[in-house]
Amino acid sequence: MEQQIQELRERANDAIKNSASTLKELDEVRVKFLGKKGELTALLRGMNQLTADERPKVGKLVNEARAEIEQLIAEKNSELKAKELETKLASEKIDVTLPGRKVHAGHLHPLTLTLNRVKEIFISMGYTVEEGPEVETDYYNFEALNLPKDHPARDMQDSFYITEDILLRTQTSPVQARTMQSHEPNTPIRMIAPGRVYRRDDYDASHSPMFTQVEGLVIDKGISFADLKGTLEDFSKKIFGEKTKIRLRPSFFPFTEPSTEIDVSCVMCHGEGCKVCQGSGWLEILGAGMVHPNVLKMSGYNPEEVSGFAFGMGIERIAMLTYGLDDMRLLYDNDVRFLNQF
Ligand code: 2U9
Repeated sequence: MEQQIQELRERANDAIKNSASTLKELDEVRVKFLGKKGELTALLRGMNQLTADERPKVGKLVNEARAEIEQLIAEKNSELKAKELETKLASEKIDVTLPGRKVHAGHLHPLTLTLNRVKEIFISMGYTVEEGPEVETDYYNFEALNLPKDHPARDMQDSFYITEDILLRTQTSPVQARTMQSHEPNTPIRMIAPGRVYRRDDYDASHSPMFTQVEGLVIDKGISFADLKGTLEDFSKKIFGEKTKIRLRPSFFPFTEPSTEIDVSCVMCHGEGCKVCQGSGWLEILGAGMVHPNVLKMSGYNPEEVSGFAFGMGIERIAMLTYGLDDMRLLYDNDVRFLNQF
């Protein structure tokens, strides 16, 4: 028995020192020797075969062996724990000298930036911003705007029809007609209608089948052509710079009478004449006019009581002029090398 205990002590010693290289293995050693079904417990059980005077002696040896093995396991346990911590720390080491990861912040599209500037200018003058559907009825897109049935703008060649009566709007004017009809007749209106419009057109450097418009409408008692001119001169100076001059030329639109085209002094050469203005010193940017009496009547307003002016502009053209772009397609291609420049 004494020999057995001694042999067990040696084997336990060897297992702890040499074969347990992880905490898990060490625990397996503990179970093997000290566990309920372990070798030392088995020895204790065998003690009932000993004589009464042998028992205390052997009992003492077993207890010493247990104490020794427990002590060795505890020592090895802290040694392995320290080693594991070391490995963990080494594997989690971070290189604080590495450059940081760059956060790529997005930004608004140049067309949206331009549209926002136009909106801000009119909002600062007390205008409301109204929106409406891009899929419109023939009535709102043409009829309510004094475009008679045989008007060339209604041609299948010029518009995208969905049915005979429904089409993609060719201008944002239907929003004005809808706004007038939603108001008490003859109540004042001061609004802009920004949004996408669709026309059958070739896609080249200066044409697109879809583009962005801002149209405006002001109706009140006593609104005159002077109000139209003053407002659009003020707008032109705010968007292109205080030195900007405007020039009015007679024109024709079915929904306004009289009608005018408004040119601004060239944003590049300030009137000297250059490539952008093709030597003329002027750029055509706005169409406008006094709202046609038929258009007022059609949406419930009385041309004897109130008058108004309206205007329209293409936002792509304004974006191209403010950012010096020579090809409109740049605004639609979504090439990040281009977009990153804004
Ligand atoms: C109502 C009454 C009148 C809107 C107007 C223009 C003149 C105009 C063009 C500019 C360049 C369109 O983007 S463009 O191709 N627009 O010249 N638009 S007056 O007149 C209205 C609209 C609605 C009820």
